Amino acid sequence: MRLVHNPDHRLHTAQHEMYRGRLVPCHETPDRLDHVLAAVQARALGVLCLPDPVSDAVLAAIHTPRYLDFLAGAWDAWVALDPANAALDILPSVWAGHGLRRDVVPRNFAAQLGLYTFDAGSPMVAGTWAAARAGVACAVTAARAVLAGDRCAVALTRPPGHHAGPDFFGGYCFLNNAALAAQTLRDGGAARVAVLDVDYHHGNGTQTIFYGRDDVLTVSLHGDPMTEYPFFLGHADERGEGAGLGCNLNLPLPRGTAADTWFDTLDHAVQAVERFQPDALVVALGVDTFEGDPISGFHLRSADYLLLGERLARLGLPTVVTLEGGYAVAEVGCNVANVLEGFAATAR
Ligand code: OKP
Ligand code: ZN
Repeated sequence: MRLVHNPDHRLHTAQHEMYRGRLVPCHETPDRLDHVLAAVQARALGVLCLPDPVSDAVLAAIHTPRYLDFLAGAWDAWVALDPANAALDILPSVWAGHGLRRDVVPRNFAAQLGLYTFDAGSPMVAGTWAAARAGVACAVTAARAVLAGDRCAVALTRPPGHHAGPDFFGGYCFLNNAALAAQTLRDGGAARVAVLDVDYHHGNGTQTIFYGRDDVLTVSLHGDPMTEYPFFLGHADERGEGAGLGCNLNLPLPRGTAADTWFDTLDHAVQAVERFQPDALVVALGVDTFEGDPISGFHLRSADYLLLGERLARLGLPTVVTLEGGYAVAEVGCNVANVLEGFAATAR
């Protein structure tokens, strides 16, 4: 199993996210990935490798030009607002919601921030763009390995991606790694691709990207948006639109859901993937479904992740895995390694 890891992830190291009126320490930290890399190496789960370079044209298949320009220039524009900003994370304080215009891009950078994000919990720093781009390279490299015949390839990266949409960031995500892996599979000859998102939070970015398409099925199993982030998308009645009608499936579950119900629901998700008859699978793997996760509300235990890996492998599909959430830092490595170990044991 090829394990493509992001050599530049540490460039994205922020200080604070806004939460209920306060700046609190970031949950999405570099040590998360350090633990994952240590665990997969300790268990010899595969070949750790670096990503191949990818051109910016790859990004443009999923993200808009104006959004990519914004991300590329964000740090310089932030510091140009005030030289003292160099010591601060980039966070927004105004948003383009509620009937406000999104078609005109203001020249003011603080306004641009509010045009391109939906929360105040996703700080950017000087190295965010480089880290996120290197993460995309991991996802695309993994997808190319699968196109070349690998049964499974994994993008071990951060920041995560599944909340990032065509022209927005949020939920710690800037570029949608899973969507870019799916698009790479499509462009490389897979006629139909399924994206299965098992992170605790609804993958609103991925859903939005593919909502009108019938060549990519999006399925997400997540905390009910009535009470859980990202709140404003992820309900069961969102089925896709136009040509994509029927190609999006949301399976929201109440906060507090334990492993038995979660795995029953996973069976429904897996059956939907099978009905779609895809040529390849992308798994957006968050392990924030873990009972000890500090910001989530499901109760999976570490051993359950072995079963998850087995269940994913039994689909029998060429599979790309991208790393999404998981914030119980000390257990993230074990839980991710368990998924991959379960997969490898079943796929062989
Ligand atoms: C990203 B991914 C916690 C507030 C939660 C955002 C959660 C983003 C999760 N104080 N804010 O899906 O794991
Ligand atoms: Zn999550």
